[in-house]
Amino acid sequence: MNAIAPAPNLRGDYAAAAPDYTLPQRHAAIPPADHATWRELHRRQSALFPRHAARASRDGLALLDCADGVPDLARASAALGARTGWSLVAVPGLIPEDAFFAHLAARRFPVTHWIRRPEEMDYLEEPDIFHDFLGHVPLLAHPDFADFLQGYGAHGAFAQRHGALRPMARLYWHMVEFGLIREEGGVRAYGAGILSSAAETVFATESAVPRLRFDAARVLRTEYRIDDLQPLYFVIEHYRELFALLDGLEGALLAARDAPPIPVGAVLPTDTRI
Ligand code: HBI
Ligand code: FE
Repeated sequence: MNAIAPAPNLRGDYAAAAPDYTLPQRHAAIPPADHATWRELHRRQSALFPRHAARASRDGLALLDCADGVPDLARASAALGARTGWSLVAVPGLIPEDAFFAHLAARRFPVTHWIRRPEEMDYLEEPDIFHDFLGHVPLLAHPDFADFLQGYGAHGAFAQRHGALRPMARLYWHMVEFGLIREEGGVRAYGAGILSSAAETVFATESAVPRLRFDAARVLRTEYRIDDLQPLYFVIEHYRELFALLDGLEGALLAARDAPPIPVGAVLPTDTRI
């Protein structure tokens, strides 16, 4: 049991969770109103996918077939497992880094079990099941991204031991939450923070906001803000670029830990705009 939440003011029931912070989803007990909230959120976001979402996100969403209501994590795990070996576990919300990294390293993605209230359709501070599932889970069906995220989790203990959690969190933020990819038709979104927000899905892909060529060392030093649209985005060409950075990640984490941070939104002379 975890009597103490990782941070105050989180709404999940942390006392009901196991030591690894998982709890039963109890899908059959989800109230009809929550299913209605899901259907509305899914309807609005999936309408933006054909034009703005990366092909891997669109393919993954099709595989998950989840328009009808809050997804059953066991059913989604079966579909995902057959593709890439990932499974989903229910958690009360944000969990401590060590538990989060351990799940990723075991190819388990923690999904918050509750959904936002109707007055929070456009924005809430904590991740809910809509963000975690519709934003993150589709990409787990892509083999290269799936392998990257496991490897990322496997480096968590190193980052923690060496005081490099900031660069580790920046990598997750810029590339897992707010990453873009260049495809035939233009720049598309695959990041979960983008794809779970209608406003940011359009803003990140169509506005004049700086979109910069991905550079791992640069990303590891780049500060971010959590309370507004991002002031810049990084663009990959292929998910293999993320997998490839795992090779030198330990050295890169230490270098980024010891280098001055790059301020939020700064564009440098060495950056390449896409
Ligand atoms: N817990 N459920 C959940 N989801 C996250 O995205 C998450 C987390 N705990 C820690 C965490 N993210 C961050 O520290 C990342 O930077 C790794
Ligand atoms: Fe997220």
